Amino acid sequence: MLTIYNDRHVLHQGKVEMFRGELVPCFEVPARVDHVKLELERRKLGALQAPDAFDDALLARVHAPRYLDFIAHAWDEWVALDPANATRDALPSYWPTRGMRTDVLPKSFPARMGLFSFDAGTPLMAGSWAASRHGAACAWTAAQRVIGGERAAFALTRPPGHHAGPDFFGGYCFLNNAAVAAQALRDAGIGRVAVLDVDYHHGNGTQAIFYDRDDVHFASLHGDPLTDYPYYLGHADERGAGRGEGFNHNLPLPRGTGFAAWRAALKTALERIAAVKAGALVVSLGVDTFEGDPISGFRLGSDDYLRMGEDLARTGLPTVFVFEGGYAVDDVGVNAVNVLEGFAQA
Ligand code: 6XA
Ligand code: ZN
Repeated sequence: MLTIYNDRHVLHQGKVEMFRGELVPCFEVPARVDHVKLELERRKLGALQAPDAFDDALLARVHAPRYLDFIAHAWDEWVALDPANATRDALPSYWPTRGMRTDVLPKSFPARMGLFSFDAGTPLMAGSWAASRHGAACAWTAAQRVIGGERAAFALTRPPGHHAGPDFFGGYCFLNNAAVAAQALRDAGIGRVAVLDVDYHHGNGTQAIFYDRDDVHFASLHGDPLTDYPYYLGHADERGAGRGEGFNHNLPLPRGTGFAAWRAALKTALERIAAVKAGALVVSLGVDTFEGDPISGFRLGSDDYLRMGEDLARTGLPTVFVFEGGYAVDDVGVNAVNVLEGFAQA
């Protein structure tokens, strides 16, 4: 499968994240993408390409200007606070809660860090912006290839994107790559685009970006937010708002879910995608549904990802795959590439 590869992903390399009350080494490591790349090369599954020239104005199609302005310069501000910060990742530690103001932009950098985020698990460092921006360019380019007639293309990038909302980062994500791809497909004239999120975690950022729109249908299979991150979004009764009513489809599943039940939920999601007459598909491809994933709770086996790819191919839709989560580093290459191979062979 044609793969648009972010060779700048290594510029984003977090040291620590807040996890269960401790600063622990990051789960979201460069080796994840390296393993996927090696597996694609080992199976000779298509050429790797660099992204096309990318205009940052395209980011403002899905993100708020004041957020983009903040995130593009956040590292410089962090170091300006204290030159010793140059050796430390930036993490937020204050957030506005209910009843507090988010319309006034604080001068304080730590205060803005909290205003534009929702967790302390997403370290920002010198290369985070460059890596994220190049990743968004990969997703956009993958969409351009599909617009140009490819049946499918894969954006191989990190940091991931599906937790990044219109004006917030979190869940290891800064820019919403899947949303950039979906918007690009819309901008090319496809009447309605479906985003299907198969990552273990609910794609709260993607949902937030498209919640009141009927031209992008969002569907997500994920660990139930009653027990799983991102906790505060992803319930089945979130169906969209205004014109978007009926174009948001959440399928939360209990911890311990295996492939048979997962696949039944996929069938339900795909039937709805067919019913809304989507003309193209963007798949947020996280493989943290794997039984060996260290931070997730489903029980998919490696072969199940081949079946997943076959099921996705049967939609018949032009498809952009965007890499998201998956932290069983030694297995992430086989699992992700199994989806692509299952798709390509179906
Ligand atoms: C909390 C867990 C973040 C999950 C990130 C992820 N630190 N999202 O894999 O898909
Ligand atoms: Zn995930």
